[in-house]
Amino acid sequence: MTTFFKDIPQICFEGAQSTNEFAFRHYNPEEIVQGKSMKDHLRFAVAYWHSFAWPGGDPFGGQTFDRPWFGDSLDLAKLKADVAFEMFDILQAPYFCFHDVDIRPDGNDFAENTRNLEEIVDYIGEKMQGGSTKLLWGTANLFSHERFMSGAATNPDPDVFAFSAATVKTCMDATMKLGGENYVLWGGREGYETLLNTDLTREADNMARFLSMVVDYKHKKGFKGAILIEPKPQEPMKHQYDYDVATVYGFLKRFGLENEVKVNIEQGHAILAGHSFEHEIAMANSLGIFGSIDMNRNDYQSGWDTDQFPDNVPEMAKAYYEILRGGGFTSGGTNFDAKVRRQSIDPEDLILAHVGAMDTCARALKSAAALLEDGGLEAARDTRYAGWETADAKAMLGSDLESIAATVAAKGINPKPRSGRQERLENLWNRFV
Ligand code: XLS
Ligand code: NI
Ligand code: NI
Repeated sequence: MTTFFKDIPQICFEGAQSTNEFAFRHYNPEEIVQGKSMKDHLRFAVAYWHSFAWPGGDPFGGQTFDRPWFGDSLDLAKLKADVAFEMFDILQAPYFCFHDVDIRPDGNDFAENTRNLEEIVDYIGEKMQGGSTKLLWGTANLFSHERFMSGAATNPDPDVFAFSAATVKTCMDATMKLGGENYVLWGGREGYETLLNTDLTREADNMARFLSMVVDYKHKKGFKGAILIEPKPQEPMKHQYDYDVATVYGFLKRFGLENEVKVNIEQGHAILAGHSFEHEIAMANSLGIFGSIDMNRNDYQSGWDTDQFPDNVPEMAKAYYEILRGGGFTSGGTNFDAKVRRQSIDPEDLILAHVGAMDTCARALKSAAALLEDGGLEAARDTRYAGWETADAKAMLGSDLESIAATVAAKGINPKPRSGRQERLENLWNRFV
């Protein structure tokens, strides 16, 4: 045991009336909601990078966190893992997620990176054996190091493509070794700063080849998890290729990968793309590529990816409503890709941030489930589209413009406007959140 979290007890469910800060009020892991435990519905994951690797800097100032594991050595990486797993235990976190660079010290070359990664993966593997926290997904950080400044798969330099492909192979190996349930690709530097130096066609082709190689390797190794792309419209690049769910789907379809790759949708990225979170989830469900979520919000005034813990139950409820409507998570889950603010320097802050986030999501899930059980919203939607269930309407879809024109003239079809009932539905929604 380290002393980092000192006397913080394991967080347990105490119910909504509890005044204990270190307790869940709404997240009751074993409580059954719509035939499944909350734990199995929500599948919470802690993001290793924000809680254990991020030093608390911003564009105007550096490190604010004083963590005993900061530094670049295998011993410190192991101490970091010790503390991380202590936090997972305190929170009873079902899952965690990591990038290679979060868990291993940086090496001087690919070989040293790989050795470091393998040693830490073995160390983490042992820790996982003794606990109940599993790996939701692993990923490669192909954006922080200067070698990736002009992209990874889309880099003009084939050597960077090679280094990136080799790194992804090692990260997929690490993910498989730790029993990961998904593998994520967020193309942090896959995009451009200026079109003046960018060959769009070549970059898309290379990005698709890279992704195909990832898919081939998955199959070769018999990995059963999902390959997920995480869309984001801008930041760090001025323009990111994986702009949003619909753009990613277009890309997958263009290169024949739409049945192989799904999406990991982040709340904050959805907002940056000018969408709502629930829109992105509904779109992914509609296209058959919904995979997982990163449940971290942005500040609505700042216009960048502030990665804050969720605090808005009505908003999250809309997201979980769409997730439940789509049948819930399969291999995916709710990853808190979120960091405490740089003034939140105490170990307690890390714990309480997650406790609040898990409670917020639990409330949102319960609201969404109650609304779905009520059925009012779905019934109203069915009624709105009921005309399309008639034989005439179905036949029309199989006909052509000339026949339709003849029918409209013969029957004197003259449609009358009908209310969309938005406010009634909003009132119904508000009874449940
Ligand atoms: C950055 C992304 C990143 C991915 C994993 O904005 O959200 O954290 O989730 O690389
Ligand atoms: Ni993000
Ligand atoms: Ni993310």
